[in-house]
Amino acid sequence: MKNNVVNFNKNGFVILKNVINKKEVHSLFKEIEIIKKEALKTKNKRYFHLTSDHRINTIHNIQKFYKSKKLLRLSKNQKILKFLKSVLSKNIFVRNFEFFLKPAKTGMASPPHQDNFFWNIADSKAANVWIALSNSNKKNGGIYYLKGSQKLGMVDNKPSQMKGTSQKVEFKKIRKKNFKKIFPNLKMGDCLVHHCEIIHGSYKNQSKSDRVGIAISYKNKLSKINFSKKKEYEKKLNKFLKTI
Ligand SMILES: O=C(O)CCC(=O)C(=O)O
Repeated sequence: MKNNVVNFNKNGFVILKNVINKKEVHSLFKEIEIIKKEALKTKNKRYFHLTSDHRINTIHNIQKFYKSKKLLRLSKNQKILKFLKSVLSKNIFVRNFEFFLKPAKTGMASPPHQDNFFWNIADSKAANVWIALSNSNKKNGGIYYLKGSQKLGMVDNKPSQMKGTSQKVEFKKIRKKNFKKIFPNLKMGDCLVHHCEIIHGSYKNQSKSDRVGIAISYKNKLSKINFSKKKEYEKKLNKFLKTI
């Protein structure tokens, strides 16, 4: 635990092993099927994006259109909460649920980005937890991190024109800084916890199996939202959504 806290503060991310078991994974896959149908019913581009072969690539802001008891239970996982309390605050708030379903062969990439560009948490006391329901690694386009890049704070972001992650960081500007790119190797049931300002992304899933994860984002309950920045981002998002 102590090592994980040190590594999170230094590198911006950690892997927590075996946070859920096979039975829970199986039950969450069933929940995903229900939520996929609910997302499609909304017909709202804010909530889901499709691959070129019309499979669901990502689902966003799930709590806004479906109240899932299973996701709520997952967000209270003791191993995850204990860790978050040691790196964020004793007072933790669940802010969002998302699915990254990245289908075999056509799962889309997420360009390098900082989550806090979308979340706008004023004191940056927030983290994303990506729970693996399948293995996730370099071979199936798994998440990569620029190790330690959260220490830069927020950098310039620009429109990415990519579904699911509408903004990306200006890679040219940060390349000089020589951050090491790390591809964590996750087994089903493990999770990643990353700082809301670490630069990260993922590649296309060109493998034969789906790469599936549930992302739950948390913040310090007392942290304020920067509403003027949020408004700016919303404007950019709406402009992009009109083009797809
Ligand atoms: O799983 C992916 O492809 C990207 C996930 C991601 O960017 C995130 O959870 O913040």
